[in-house]
Parts: sequence; structure tokens; C-alpha cells
Amino acid sequence: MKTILITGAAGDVGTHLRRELAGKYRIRASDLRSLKKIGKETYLRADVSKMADALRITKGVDAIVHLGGYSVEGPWEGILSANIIGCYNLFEAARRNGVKRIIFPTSNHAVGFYKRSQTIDHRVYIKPDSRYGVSKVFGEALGSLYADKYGMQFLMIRIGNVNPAPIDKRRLSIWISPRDIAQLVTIGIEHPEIRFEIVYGISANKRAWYDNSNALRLGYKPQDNSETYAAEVLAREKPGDLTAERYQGGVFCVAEEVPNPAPLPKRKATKR
Ligand code: 15L
Repeated sequence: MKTILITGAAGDVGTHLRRELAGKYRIRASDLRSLKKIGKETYLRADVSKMADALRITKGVDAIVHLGGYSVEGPWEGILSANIIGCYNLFEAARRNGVKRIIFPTSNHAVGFYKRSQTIDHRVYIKPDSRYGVSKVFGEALGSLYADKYGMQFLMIRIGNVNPAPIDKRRLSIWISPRDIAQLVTIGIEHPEIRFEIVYGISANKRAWYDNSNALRLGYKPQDNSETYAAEVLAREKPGDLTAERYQGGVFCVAEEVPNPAPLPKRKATKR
């Protein structure tokens, strides 16, 4: 059985994945926050903005799902340390420890400034909608470098929104169910020919803004479609900001901060 490290394991996506993948892989769950263990997984507390922690948690695993980081738009300092420095440390620690396979959940916000009237595929030029989106583009670029220069293997999943059900009109286009994201992550762990691939993390949504043919090519067979929930979601939808409604990234295109669904624990201020 393969050993898989999941960073940011206490967050929403991490918790769905740990539940979906328990029993299939030996899971090493890591986070800054404490978590309630699922099944036989092991837990390591770590702050990947520290290289020593990144080196410690990546030792001896077969693949890494690097979810750890700041998951929404917010102050630059937080994004810099968690998503830029943290991502660099994690990929570099994996390289030094000989771990070749990384699944990097990037985000729809790497391309959030495409209009909702457009259908985009994995080859479009980046159009981040936030500092957070830029940090995801950094992860994609770093993965590309580590694939070409060091022969590592990356599946970049531009995740829409993982939830048991879509929560609003925008998410009808970008929703992915927990079992579908688990299927994509499994492809990332198992597919023999991955070098550097970008796919979209969405279910088989009728209203999708993405041409996800690269995921289908790799064998993805999504089981769910947000349309099942559309009538119910649209009935409770309230009109929003017009600019936000024009672009795929929604409120990330206009807000300086988006509420963090799973805030990190407060740390002591450090002197500079
Ligand atoms: C993301 O990238 C975030 O991590 C998640 O919290 C949601 O905000 C999601 O995008 C979204 O666009 O719904």
C-alpha cells in the first residue's frame, strides 16, 4: 500500500480526501492545526513555511497531496509565507527526499479573470484574479520547473469548489463532489505517464466553464453533475456585484479579502 502525505489535512478539502482515500492508501496527515484522525492515518504537526518541517514530513512517502496553505484572498504576508515560501519548501523537500510524485491542488482563481461567457481549457494563458490566484500560479510554475529540471511528476488540479453540494450559482459551474476530487487525486497518484499535467477539478457539470478534456484523457470519469441541485440553488440566489458576476472568479475579482473558511491559528508576532 502506498504512503501518501496530505498537507493542510485539517481543512475542508483535506478532510474530504482523507475520508475518501482511507483504506486505499496509508495516509500521513499533516497540518499546523490539530485534527481528528480518520481510520489508521498518522498525524504530524508541521509548518511548511519552515524547511526543517517540510523535510521531516516528506521523508519516506510515495506521493504528496500539497493542500497546505492560505486558501482564499487575504493579506500578502500570509499568502507569501504559506503559499509561496511553503510551496517552495515542500517541493524542494520532496526533491531532496527523493519523492517524485506531487498532486498540487491549484485553483480556479489562477484563471479567474476569464469571462463567464468563455470556455477555457488547460492551455489558456493564466489570468489570476487575486494575490491568492497569483500564489497558485507560482505553484504551477514551480512544478513545471521541478518536472523539467529534476524529472519530478506533477498533477496540477485547478480546483473549482469542493463541497457535498454546490452552494451558489457560480459554484454550479465549478463544483466538484468529494468522490470526484478523490478520483482525480487517485489518477494523480497512480497514472504511469504523468510528467506535468494541468486539469480542472470539477464534476461533470452541465454549466462548466472549462473544457476538461485533459482530465478525461487521463481517465477521469466524473460521477456527479451540479445540475441535480440547480433549481434549488438558483431559487435562493441573490444578485451580486456586477463585475464579480462577469468573471469566473466571482468575488475574488473585486475583494481585497475573502472570508477564510478555515483560518490558521494565530501566531505570535515576530520582530523584523
Ligand atoms: C478556492 O480556491 C478556495 O480555496 C475555496 O475556499 C473557494 O473559495 C473556491 O476557490 C471557490 O472559488 O469557490
